[in-house]
Amino acid sequence: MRASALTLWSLLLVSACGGGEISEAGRSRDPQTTIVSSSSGVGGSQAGGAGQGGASIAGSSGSGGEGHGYDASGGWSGLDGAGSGSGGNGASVDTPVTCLRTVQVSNAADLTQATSNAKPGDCVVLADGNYTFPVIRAQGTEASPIVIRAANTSQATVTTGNLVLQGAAYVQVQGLTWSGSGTIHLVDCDHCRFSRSRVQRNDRDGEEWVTVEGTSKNCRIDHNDFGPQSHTGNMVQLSGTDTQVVQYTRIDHNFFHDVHYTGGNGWECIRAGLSSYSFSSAHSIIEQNFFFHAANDPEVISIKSSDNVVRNNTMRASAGQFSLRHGNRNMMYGNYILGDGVGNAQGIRVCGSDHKLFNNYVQEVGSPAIYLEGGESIDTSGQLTDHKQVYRAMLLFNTIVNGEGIVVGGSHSRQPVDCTIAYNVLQGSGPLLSEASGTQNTTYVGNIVNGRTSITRGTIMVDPKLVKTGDVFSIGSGSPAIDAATQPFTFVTDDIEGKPRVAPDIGANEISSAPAMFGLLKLTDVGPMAP
Ligand SMILES: [Ca+2]
Ligand SMILES: [Ca+2]
Repeated sequence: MRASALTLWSLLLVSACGGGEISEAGRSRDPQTTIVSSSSGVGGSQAGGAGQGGASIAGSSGSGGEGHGYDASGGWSGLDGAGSGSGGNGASVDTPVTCLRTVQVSNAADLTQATSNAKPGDCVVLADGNYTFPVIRAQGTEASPIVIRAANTSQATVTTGNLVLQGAAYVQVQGLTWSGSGTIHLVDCDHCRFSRSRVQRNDRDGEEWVTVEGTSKNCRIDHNDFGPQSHTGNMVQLSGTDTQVVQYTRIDHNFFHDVHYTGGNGWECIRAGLSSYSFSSAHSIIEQNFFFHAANDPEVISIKSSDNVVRNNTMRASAGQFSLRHGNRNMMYGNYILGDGVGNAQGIRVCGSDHKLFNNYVQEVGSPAIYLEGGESIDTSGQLTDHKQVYRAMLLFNTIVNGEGIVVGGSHSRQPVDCTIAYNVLQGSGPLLSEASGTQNTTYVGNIVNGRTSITRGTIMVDPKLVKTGDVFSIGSGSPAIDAATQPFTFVTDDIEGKPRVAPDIGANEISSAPAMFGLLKLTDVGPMAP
């Protein structure tokens, strides 16, 4: 088992160093058919699943060359695609873009001319080679976007200069390999997209790698490979203008990896906002991204705005956390966080009001799996950079194994108020449920606790009879969790795999014959070469 896993990983490393376009057996790689629109449908196909060999995904892994071969003895069946069996990746259904006109370019001068003359429906195709980009102000339409793409994914390279889309609309840039120290900016954009690129940025000068800024709306950052990182600078930063954060951004199917934290702040893989945008509604969706070896500061995802959704992401082997640092009314559901034996692996941290966290799976982290942090002030007092007091957080249907559980309060003096902690499965050395002195009116309902706890009200002290499939545990037949969640929470309509909740089971999984729409992400599910 150990030997075969190591062999697979070695294959990944060798292929990644090769770097070229990989032809996947049975799947067309005709460039024309890989142009996809920015439709944001969620759910849908059952792409992914078991069976693709490790070598077929080399294009999405940029981590090999710097020697991060992971000792696979920890059980990496979920990574290499060989058999976690946890279902599809819920890939969105992208409809092909029809090119009304195709313009072939092979150098920077041609590219400048093609983009300045671009009309809706133009596809500007970059021959293999090196490019510098002009500022792009092109205007496509919803029906006829403008696509600027590498003829062969990853074979159009950028070693100098920035990529700036300024006031552009319906413009897609895809398929680049970015190795220079320049940065990428979507400024005042409408429906712009940066996609299927390998961003192996020379980050010695710091700065954010990709920024969505100004009045941008409906932009998408997807199917990219970000990493490695060795200096400060957030990989994806959502900014804004005045007091309004950018809105309706979708960040999906990216592979963030190999963050080598050395100190200080500003190393986030995704920072969605700033403290000054705390109360600004972003309506961003961060979904189906895979974070791997992302040692961070400690936020791997840092939400600093309101009304966002963080769902169906996977983080593994990362000394970092998903953090609702600033803002209110954020939702975090269907995420997998596995420590994989890495020291300082962390879970989820929460500040602010009215967040809903459900159907998350946290395994083997060295800090609280979910931490409702004490606050320094409330929304109408103190500084925007404060930790805002937690009000009315709802932690529901999460499964937490092999570590600490849910911690309510601590670190600062204003403890959480009116929170609900219901129908979670918690198993491990614990403490599995604990609460700081001064916490007010926490409601505990139907939590299955198998281990040490300092809270006993609203708990069912039984063995949930978890079984391990691939790398994760879920309830097995005969579990007391089955059909045991009797109090309705109407916004929890499905489970971590997208299976419908029928007579809801306690914890992240519903036992069901329905097909899995989501699961623990694998390398094959993300990055430039993913479906
Ligand atoms: Ca940080
Ligand atoms: Ca049920």
